Amino acid sequence: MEDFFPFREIEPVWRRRWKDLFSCDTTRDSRKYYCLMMFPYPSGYLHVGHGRNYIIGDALARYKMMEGYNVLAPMGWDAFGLPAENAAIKNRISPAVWTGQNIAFMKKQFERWGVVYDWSREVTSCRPDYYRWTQWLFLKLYESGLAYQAEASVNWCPSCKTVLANEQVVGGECERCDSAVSQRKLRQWFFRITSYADQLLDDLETLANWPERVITMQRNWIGRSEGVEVSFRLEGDTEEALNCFTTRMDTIFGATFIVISVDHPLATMLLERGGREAEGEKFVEHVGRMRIEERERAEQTKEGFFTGCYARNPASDRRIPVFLASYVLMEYGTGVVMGVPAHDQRDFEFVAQAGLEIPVIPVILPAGASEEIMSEAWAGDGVMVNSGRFDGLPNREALRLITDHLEERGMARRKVHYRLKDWLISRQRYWGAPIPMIHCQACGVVPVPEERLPVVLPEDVGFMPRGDGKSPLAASSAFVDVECPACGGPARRDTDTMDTFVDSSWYYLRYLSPNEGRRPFDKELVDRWLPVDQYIGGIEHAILHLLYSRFIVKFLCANKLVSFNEPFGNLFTQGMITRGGVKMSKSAGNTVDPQPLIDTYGADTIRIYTLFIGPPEKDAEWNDRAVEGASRFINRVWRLYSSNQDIFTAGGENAAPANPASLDQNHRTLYRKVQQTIERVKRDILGGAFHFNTAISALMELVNEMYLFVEAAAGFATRKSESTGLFRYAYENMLLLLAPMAPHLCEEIWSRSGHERSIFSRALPEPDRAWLRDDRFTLVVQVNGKIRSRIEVSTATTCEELERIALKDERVRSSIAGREIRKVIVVPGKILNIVI
Ligand code: ANZ
Ligand code: ZN
Repeated sequence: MEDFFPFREIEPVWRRRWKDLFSCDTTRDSRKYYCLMMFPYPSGYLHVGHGRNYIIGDALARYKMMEGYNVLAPMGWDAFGLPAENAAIKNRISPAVWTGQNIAFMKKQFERWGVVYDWSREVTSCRPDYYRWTQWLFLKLYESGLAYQAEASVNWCPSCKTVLANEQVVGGECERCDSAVSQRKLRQWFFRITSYADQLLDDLETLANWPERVITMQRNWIGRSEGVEVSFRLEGDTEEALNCFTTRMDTIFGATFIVISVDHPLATMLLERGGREAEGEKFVEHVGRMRIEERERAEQTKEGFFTGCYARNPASDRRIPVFLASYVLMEYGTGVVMGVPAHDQRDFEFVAQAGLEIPVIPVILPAGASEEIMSEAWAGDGVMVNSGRFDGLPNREALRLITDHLEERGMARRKVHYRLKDWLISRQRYWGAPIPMIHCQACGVVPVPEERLPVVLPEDVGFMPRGDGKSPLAASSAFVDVECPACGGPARRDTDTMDTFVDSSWYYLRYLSPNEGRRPFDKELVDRWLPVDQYIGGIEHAILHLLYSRFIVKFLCANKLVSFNEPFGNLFTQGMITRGGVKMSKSAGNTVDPQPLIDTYGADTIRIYTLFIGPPEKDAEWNDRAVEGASRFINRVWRLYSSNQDIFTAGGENAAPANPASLDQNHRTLYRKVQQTIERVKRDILGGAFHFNTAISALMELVNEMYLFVEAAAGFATRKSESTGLFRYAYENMLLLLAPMAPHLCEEIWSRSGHERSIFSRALPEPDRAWLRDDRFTLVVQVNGKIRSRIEVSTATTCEELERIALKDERVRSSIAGREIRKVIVVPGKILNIVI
């Protein structure tokens, strides 16, 4: 008899044998289940926090297999991106080599966790056989008018002379040299995701099985806003007007100034005309140095600068000053805002901070209020005042009428704006998919013909920043200088590469036919297998990755390249693993390496601990020492088998007792516990919530019950076949339920007890429904409506018996204290109330 599960010998054996466990025949005509884990960036090493995601996914795939589904569980690598390039600069190793080494190492890590995938479908986004089709996608978008070039700002480090990604800007400074980062304009490629804004928003309604908070984040990101563009004529001999976007036309009589963005095309002209260009330019520069996020943040001081110009409020006809301000963004609305200090808190603070002589005119009074000095803006509803003939109306009605009124005069126009911007996909970086476009003097921009893809990344370039803001690709003349595909004349390749979010926007389609050489994916297969049945990943991808993937699928669908309209049917976002209360990450320096733990306790223990750590959608704190609890459970399961081995080797299948009702109390209790555990484990995990933690608790209870059973049967001393039969039945059902979570242990015991085929080829058990209800319940005993006692009783107890039991109870007797009982009321299965 072995006391401890000999995982060191056993786990590697199963890992080898499971190589083909998830090999999926996608053409097989059976119930499909596409179980997709977000593919990782091959940074080189996975810590136990990453493990949570993959262990959840692996366990789920195994359960689904045992439910009889044809499971597709592929894995790949989001392999382009900045870290490989930084490593290249630092260690003088090619990004391709570095990435390849990391992939090899991480694959081993998956294996050591007992996490199995269908590796025959491995997809690696940095390989030409994959990015060829990323480039194809670019061309399709271009053909449809959805890829275009425009000027846009990038972060620029003046001392490194290079473009910086957002994550390389820390507190407004270059991560590498701490110089202040500024903004610079470059001509860049965009995808017109905004033309799908309404669809992306409306179809959120169809995603019933997505977490509510992800839906909300997407909705806010798209930020559909119905309002009005209203024009304020500029004063002086000019026809020009400032066009404001507002959602609050009801407040227009209170608009006492205008603020425009420093990036607005009219900003310079206004400063000139106001005679304030010298000082104004300094202000514009100052705001240019602030990062966009900084400017958006509400608590930031609202800095402004008077242009010297005035405009006219079209409703009140008041003459109002025009300012430049940091808080108005060119990227939203029209980049011009009418300032209503009485009703917009930002405007209120702007006026207060600048100490400006700008009147604060309330135009909406909350019900019952009288006009008085305001200490803050009133953003709520009320009755109109100071608004000419609209006075006295409810503000919402006034909003409509004022809009109609100004619209008729051609000074306003109803308009929908979105917070969502087009997707900037150009990167001035080496390690990405080259943009398949050519610039010709004569023909302009010419796409690379589809049959000449892939445009392969050149290898004869350095990775150091070039100092001119161009991508390192510009250094390779063999790459850059080409013939124009249209006229044959000399031309130059585009040297930018694509945002890695383009790579990850379609990888889940490639898994269906990863080796396809002539097309990006097999339409028939993706139509059969998509939408993904379960997508699992981190909340950090709640917005961009999911939105971009949805956009690409909608685009493919609109062009009849696929027949489904959303990529992911169900989404599960697991909580983070923290240590010291901080998200586990390399940069926080609080990672835990799974390997020493696996060496000490075995992979099953680490899996059980990870799944038991808490509700999987919530963050959870890692605790190395608590891993021992999981280890004890694994060994308890093992000992229950190893000390009763002969029961399992006696031959014969685990059969359910023919007539459980005829068994004695002890046997009935165990039989019932088995049914309840089957029901609980399946509901907790497969009911949609993935509550592995409570399922494990249920299995722990069942194991405890089985120890009690063995004890009561005196270690099966008499070897009554009734007891040994029921024990084996209970144990093997427990094993089936536990197997996806602790696969090595369960597969080993399963095989040792005479089963030839893998435990994962077996169906999960079904509960005997008649036995799900507890045969005991807690009777609450009240005296005159006050709870006096709680008593455990059998469900079979009659009302008269219940009364007798209750009246014998010490606490009940003392609270009756000999007084006369007038009535006893019984609510069956719940309460007994004694009226005295
Ligand atoms: C006047 C007003 C009065 C406004 C009031 C609000 C409250 P949502 O709902 O998010 O679309 N705004 C418009 N463009 C802006 C820009 N580029 N930068 C900063 N703020 C901008 O917000 C629309 C409101 O945000 C608009 O309505 C405008 O201020 C401001 F009591 O106009 B409002
Ligand atoms: Zn040409």
